[in-house]
Amino acid sequence: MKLCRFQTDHQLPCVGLLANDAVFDLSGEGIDSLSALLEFEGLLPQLTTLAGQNLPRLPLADVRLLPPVERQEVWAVGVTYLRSKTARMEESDFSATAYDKVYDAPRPELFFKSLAEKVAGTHDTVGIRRDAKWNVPEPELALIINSRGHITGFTIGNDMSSRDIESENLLYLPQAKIYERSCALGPCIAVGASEAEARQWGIKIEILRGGAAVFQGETSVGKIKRTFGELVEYLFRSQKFPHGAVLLTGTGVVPPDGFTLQLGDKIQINISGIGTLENSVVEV
Ligand code: DO4
Ligand code: MG
Repeated sequence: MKLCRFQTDHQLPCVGLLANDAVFDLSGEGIDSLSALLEFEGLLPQLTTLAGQNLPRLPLADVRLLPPVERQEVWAVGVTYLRSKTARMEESDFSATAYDKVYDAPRPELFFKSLAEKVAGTHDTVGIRRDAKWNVPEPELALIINSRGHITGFTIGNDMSSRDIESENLLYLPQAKIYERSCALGPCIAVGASEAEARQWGIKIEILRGGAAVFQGETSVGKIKRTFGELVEYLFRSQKFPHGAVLLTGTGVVPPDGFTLQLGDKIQINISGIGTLENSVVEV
């Protein structure tokens, strides 16, 4: 079952069920808040019942999909894949020990990524910093977590990063990670998969320039070193999220060192159990 936020011309954001080429509007069922819906115990049976109603059907082509977040803080975890650890150790002598240590340490690297209102949705633009020379997308599975710390679904995240700023000095990490349009989420929230099922999913990324592929990569969610429960437990330690939270789980795909994103590039990230998140690149 896939949940989405969407908008039609001149309308307020709505919540819907996404199925192939259509969105089924849940507004008539009194559902106008995604985060309120995600607080339900037994969300999947609730959605299954709703899907059995005669919901208004809108062709996907007639709606704009919005990022599937409302007021949740968006956080990210880093260096959860061996590929991310080795790439980062190579990019910086200065920080190599830190990356090496955090990969094996009990405490994961957690960092704040975005306010919900700053998140880009599918078909929106994502940004590369004008003061950075080496910019990459990071295709990541994102956990949708309610206020009680329960994982209620999964979406696709792009943790856009400026690797030259990050590699210059680890203390510059917030500037490499948090800037205008640096976080994309979407196109929907997949509800109902267990962690074991999600670990079977593949993550693929393709970057197109002038219509031609300039980078392709793939990995598997199963290569994430830590359990989802462990990541959520650390995020919720000594901290409350009254509106819930989104947690990007780290990247396992790193383009070669000579590669940087350019203005106009198209980024497509596919996760097999969810769908495809598509964004084009602008300078910010
Ligand atoms: O410390 C660097 C960030 C790592 C990261 O974002 C990732 O591994 O995905
Ligand atoms: Mg990342």
